[in-house]
Amino acid sequence: SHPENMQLVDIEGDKMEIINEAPIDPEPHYAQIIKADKINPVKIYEKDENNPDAIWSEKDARIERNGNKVTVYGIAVRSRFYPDEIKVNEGDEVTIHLTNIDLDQDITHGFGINLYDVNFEVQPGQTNTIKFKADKPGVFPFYCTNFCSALHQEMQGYMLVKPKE
Ligand SMILES: [Cu+2]
Repeated sequence: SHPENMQLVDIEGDKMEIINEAPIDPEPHYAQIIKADKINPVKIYEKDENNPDAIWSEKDARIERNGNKVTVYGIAVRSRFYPDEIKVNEGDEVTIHLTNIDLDQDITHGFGINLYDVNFEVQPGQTNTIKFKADKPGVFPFYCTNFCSALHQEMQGYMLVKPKE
């Protein structure tokens, strides 16, 4: 008693019926059911050693200033950011390079600063970069925006933007 418009997917000879297809809030990807023995996910990701802005130890986490340009070399590792306090001056150009040093599966970290419209992901072993102008003075929490572990919600810090005189 299949409806006429029923869709079948062929997975190595097994026909499976699509019973629902919809994005899952709040993440913009689709869910599918598939037999577990058909998939072979990456268990341990490789470090992207080619990115010159990557750092692999919290000892190398740092903030460099050159005039009004501030560059953050940061690490995301469950369940912390290094550094977890970023002090800048209003008007600074801020560049954040963030390396996710977790290499095991499903440990994607995010980095969000709500009032700066900043939100990006970093996959295991990758480094991502964001640039913005610190044009609003104040104290701005940043936090991991991807569920990464039981302590995900503790993964946070603060950006302090000192007002101009
Ligand atoms: Cu995280």
